[in-house]
Amino acid sequence: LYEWQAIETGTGNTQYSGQVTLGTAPSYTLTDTTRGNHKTYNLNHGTSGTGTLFSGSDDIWGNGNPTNVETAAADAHYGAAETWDYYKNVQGRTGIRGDGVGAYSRVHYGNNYVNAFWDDSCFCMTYGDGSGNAAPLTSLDVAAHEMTHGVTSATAGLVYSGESGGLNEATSDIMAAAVEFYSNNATDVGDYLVGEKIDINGDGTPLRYMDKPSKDGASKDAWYSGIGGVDVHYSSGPANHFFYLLSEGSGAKTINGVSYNSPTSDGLPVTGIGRDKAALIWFKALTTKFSSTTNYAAARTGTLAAAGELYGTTSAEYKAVADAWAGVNVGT
Ligand code: ASN
Ligand code: ZN
Repeated sequence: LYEWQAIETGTGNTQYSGQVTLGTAPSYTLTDTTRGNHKTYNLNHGTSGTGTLFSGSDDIWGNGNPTNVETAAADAHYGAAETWDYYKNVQGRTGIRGDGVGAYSRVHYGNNYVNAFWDDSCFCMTYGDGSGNAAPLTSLDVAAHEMTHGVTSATAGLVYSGESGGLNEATSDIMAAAVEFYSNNATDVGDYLVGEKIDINGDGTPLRYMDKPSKDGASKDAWYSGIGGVDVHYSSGPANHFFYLLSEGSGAKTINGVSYNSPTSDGLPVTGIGRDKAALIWFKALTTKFSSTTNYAAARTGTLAAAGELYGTTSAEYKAVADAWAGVNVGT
């Protein structure tokens, strides 16, 4: 009639998020029975299949060090749980497809693999171990970024090239920031940086900056004709910047110890409405206004429509959406 599984909570000693509670199943496996049975598998440097489900005789996972094979698993399992909780509790969406079914995670993909990815065909996310197999790409924001690719695929279906591709990438960065703030983890605090924990550049700098995307040396701060021709991880810049401006406003600000300075392309100020409202607007636009071919102009109309439905077309929130898009050279 049904599959019965007792609920356990284990202890994860992660590399990036400190000591956390993990959803596990008895005797013991990384199976999160309260979150769609999301499971975490060990690829053990392989690149296909599922490898083996993490299991162990105690319910303690990892030791905080990447040389322990369970550590990356603890991070990935935690990231999946926080992302699940965010979508369920904040956005009212249970699971990536909204059907209550959990995806699964695979860690230790290949050797020295410096990336992570979502794959629709397996309904799973996969994490490499990073350079020297020492910096797995399993931080909370990376997990939320990859899982959000699944959400985008199941909703708007933004095509992964041109302007829609930039919006697809930005959606993953935006929701990753929202998840990171939501989870309120003392070790990996909320920020508008992407991948700040995984040290992908080897010098402590993050992969991307949302307040001023061009700080990474490649991302675009504002829309221009022809932006559809650049890599989607750089054409995401104007939408990431829009989200920062809408949330926090223009100018200088320090949040959780990180200093930001967000100029607008038109030189006009933007008054922020807070990240919670900004994320509700983006998610509503993603799931009810955007389509596979949405470009920047259509993202502006879609987020304005979402803000109008949530807060009214004469609201400060609606005006802030228009001002934030103007601040990244979309609309007037
Ligand atoms: N980590 C990359 C991303 O999620 C993988 C890719 O190129 N799609 O954007
Ligand atoms: Zn991505």
